[in-house]
Parts: sequence; structure tokens; C-alpha cells
Amino acid sequence: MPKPIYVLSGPNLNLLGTREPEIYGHQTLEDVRKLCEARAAALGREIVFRQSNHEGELIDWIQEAREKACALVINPAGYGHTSVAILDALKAVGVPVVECHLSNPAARETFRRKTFVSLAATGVVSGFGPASYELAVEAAAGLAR
Ligand code: CA2
Repeated sequence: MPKPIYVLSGPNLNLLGTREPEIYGHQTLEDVRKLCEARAAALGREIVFRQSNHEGELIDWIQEAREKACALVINPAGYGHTSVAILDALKAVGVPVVECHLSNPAARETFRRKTFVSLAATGVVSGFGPASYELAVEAAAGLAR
């Protein structure tokens, strides 16, 4: 059985579909999970889809991915702009990393232009709403070890 693609989402993304629909749309994170599952299945892959509001829990899952995943998709949310600890975990993960964002952070406030996570990612998919996750899963499947 091939290892799954880990798809991790950071803080506040559990609120998706309930607030700021002009930025993040109306679909919930559960909707995004279903889209990712379907895209992965079409590519003969499985996913492990998780969200946390806690930096340490995300780091634990990144470390778990080292053994259990074939590739990692991460929407680090606000932590992408702040967390050297998540960057350090990603640098050690040993499987391909694809960063994704629902919005296009480069087109928003200046503080969103830099993400630490990008330093450990093979590539970034931003600005396509839930389709960013689907495209990131597809990219990760192509990179998977
Ligand atoms: O566009 C993205 O996916 C972001 O990673 C979302 C983060 C933001 O800090 C990044 O710059 C870009 C924010 C996630 C907050 O999610 C919410 C979803 C619905 C309602 C409120 C917050």
C-alpha cells in the first residue's frame, strides 16, 4: 500500500466557510477535505487530512509525516508568516513539501508577502480557493517518493 499524502492546515482554517467569505469563499474545510480525497483517489493516492490551531501539534504531525507520508501539503495559515519552528520541522521532513494558500498572500497586506514555509517547499499554490488544495495534492502526488 503506498504511503498517503499528508494535507495539513493551520490555525483558524476550521472556521472556513463561516467568516470572511469575500476572501476565503463559502466552502468549509470538510468540503476541501472531500475535494482533496477525490483528487488523490483519481491519482491512485490516499490522504491524511488534519487541521490544528496549535503550532506544536502541527510540528508533531510534520515529524510523523517523515515516517508515514510520501509527500506533504501544508497551508500553514498565519504560522507561515511567523513560525521558524514549523520551517525547521519541514526542513527535516525528508519528503516533498507543497505549500498552499486559499487566497493569494502576495496580493494582500505586505506582512503576508513573506512565508518562512516557502523556504522548505518545492512549490507554492496560492489564490485559487479550495482548488489550491486540489492542485497542491496533484503536485504532491507527482513529487511523491
Ligand atoms: O489564504 C490562505 O490560505 C492563508 O493561509 C489563510 C490565513 C492567512 O493568515 C494567510 O496569510 C493566507 C488565514 C486563515 C484564517 O482562516 C479563516 C477562515 C475563515 C474565517 C476566518 C479565518
